[in-house]
Amino acid sequence: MHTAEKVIISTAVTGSVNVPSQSDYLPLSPEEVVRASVEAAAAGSAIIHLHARHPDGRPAFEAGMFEQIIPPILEQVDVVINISTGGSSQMTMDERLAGATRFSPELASLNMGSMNFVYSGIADKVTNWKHDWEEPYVRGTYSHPFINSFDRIEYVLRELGEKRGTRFEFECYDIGHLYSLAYFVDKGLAEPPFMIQGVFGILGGIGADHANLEHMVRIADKLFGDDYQFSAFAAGRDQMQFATHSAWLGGHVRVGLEDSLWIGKGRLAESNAQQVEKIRGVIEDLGRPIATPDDARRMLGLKG
Ligand code: KMH
Ligand code: ZN
Repeated sequence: MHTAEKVIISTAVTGSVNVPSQSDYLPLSPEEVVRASVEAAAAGSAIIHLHARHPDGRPAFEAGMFEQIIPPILEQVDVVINISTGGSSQMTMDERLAGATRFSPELASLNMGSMNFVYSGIADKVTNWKHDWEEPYVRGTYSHPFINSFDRIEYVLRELGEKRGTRFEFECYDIGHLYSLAYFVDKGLAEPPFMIQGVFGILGGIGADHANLEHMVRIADKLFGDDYQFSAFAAGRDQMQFATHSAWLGGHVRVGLEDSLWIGKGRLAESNAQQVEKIRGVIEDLGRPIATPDDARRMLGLKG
């Protein structure tokens, strides 16, 4: 991996895995997601990774929900919109693609393998659920594997990449996912510069051990040489350490309440922007400049 000239901060503002009972600060309604995104961008995040939720927090897939989110963000700030195609493990593929096919964003997530997908310990730790849907939903993640078969990956590459010019945040939850990406590169369906997002600490994927991050970079170097941009995050308490490790190695970072609800030990983050400000300070202390949205577009070959 060559050291990126500037560090791209991505912010995953809400996701679909954390639930309202865990934190009052998790953005839920479209208005809250818009506010969180605008604040994160103003704090220095070049990319906003988006999921939608209904106002009570249930994961939403309807394109109409994204219509309440994306235009209001772009009216207020210049930022790269990255729409999730992971959605939630309990959505169909058509549901997972509804927002991205409607908006043809500059960037979309693409999950590079099928797996069990659990944020460890959530169901055991929360005892007073705010909404009836939450506990069965969280339990459901134990019994719904997150299916990203090769035909699904290829479908997303063709529907969004070939037809719409969207490029991808390739989410790699294990070393094997790098080899799956290499397969699609060989097929001519993915072109450099790739944004590889190393994901650590999901129960079902590779653990949040720093040796795993180093190994992922080593294998990505072998497979892709200088053709990729590396970013990483860890779920939960290891979020800031892994972002720091990635930036220190020359890569990019992802933060946000989708990945961790915390700002420090025992302290809930009060906003996404708070996490952006924290990692921004670390990156600047490492002596590395922060990428603007246009820097990110150039480094990742986005359509703009
Ligand atoms: N929640 C993250 C661990 C997606 O949206 O495509 C994974 C994610 C998946 O961001
Ligand atoms: Zn996501």
